[in-house]
Amino acid sequence: MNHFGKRLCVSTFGESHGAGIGCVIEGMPAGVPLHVKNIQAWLERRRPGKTPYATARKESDTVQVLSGVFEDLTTGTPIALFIPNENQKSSDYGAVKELFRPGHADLTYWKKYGLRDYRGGGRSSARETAARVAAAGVVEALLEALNIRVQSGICAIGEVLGETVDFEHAKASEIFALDPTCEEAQKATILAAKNSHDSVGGSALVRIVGAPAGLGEPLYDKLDARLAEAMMGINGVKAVEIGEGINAARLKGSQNNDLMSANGFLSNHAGGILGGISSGAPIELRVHFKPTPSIFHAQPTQDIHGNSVTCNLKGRHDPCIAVRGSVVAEAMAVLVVADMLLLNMGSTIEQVKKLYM
Ligand code: FMN
Repeated sequence: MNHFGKRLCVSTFGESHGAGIGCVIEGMPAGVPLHVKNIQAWLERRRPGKTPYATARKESDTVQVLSGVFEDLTTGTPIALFIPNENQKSSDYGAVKELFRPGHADLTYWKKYGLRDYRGGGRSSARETAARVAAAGVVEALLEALNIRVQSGICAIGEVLGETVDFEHAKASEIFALDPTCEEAQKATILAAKNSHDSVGGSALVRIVGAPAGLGEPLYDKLDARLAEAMMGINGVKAVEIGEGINAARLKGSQNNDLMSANGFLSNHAGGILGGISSGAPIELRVHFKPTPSIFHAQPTQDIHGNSVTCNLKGRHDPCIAVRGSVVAEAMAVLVVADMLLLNMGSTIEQVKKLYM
């Protein structure tokens, strides 16, 4: 479906080449500061057309706040945001009108709905992720009020794996690189793929600092499960790791357990989550993106009539979706944490009494 969240709910709408995209956010408490410039700053980080490392599609991504705000404060009513599409080149997609792009969602949308908006992938296009990012630009203020910070950056592009993590560096980097020492190699990897009309995969790191212990609703809304679901729901994400992640399966208990002292945890293999509940340690996840499916090689495929045909794409595409995808992953983390904060408010009688007595 097109909505997510239990207590803080976001619905998104719109297609790549329609009038625009947007979202409706429900459940934001009243009285939270809401400034268009903050939403715009989030959108600016995801915006295409700025660097050689992203698609050349030029969108100003100018957001309109349609409801839910009065004198720069949320009113507790639904907040609707709209971002008009400006730079659609639907003619680029004439060639794929009747064929299924390998690696994209064309075949499955066709099989499921019996028709599809082939222009830019329609609803399956990651243009929709701008709406999620805009939502995070609203919801972040709730986290800020509680001193919770969500950060992201790129930890790997193709085979070039970063080792150090510098979120301040990532902010200023054109590819949001977390490790300055391998940023140039990572950029070169993207350009090499692009120049050979190909694409490359990559991985993002998301860190949440300052989240209190107790977030997560066992058993079926565990924090790690909800984060993984949110990340897996991003276009092109193929794996998510929490804390030590896959490597935990290679370790012994004595290596993986986070020992504790009176001052707290001595390590963070758990990535800040135990039993589906935040422990108070930083929450860390790695989000792995596949290479962009739309590439400019002639590739064998099928058309809607069942014929074998060759796919020769035109158009503008991201050579590495992980780069802009890292901002989307950060946005989804903001939305999940906010939902969990609101859901956790009634977990003990003391909390309920604080509210009502
Ligand atoms: N896919 C493309 O073919 N071209 C693109 O330019 C493109 N840009 C993307 C940008 C972002 C920020 C993200 C998150 C994804 C992008 N994708 C792009 C990926 C597709 O949307 C995605 O692969 C497609 O919807 C199929 O879904 P799946 O890969 O999750 O199976």
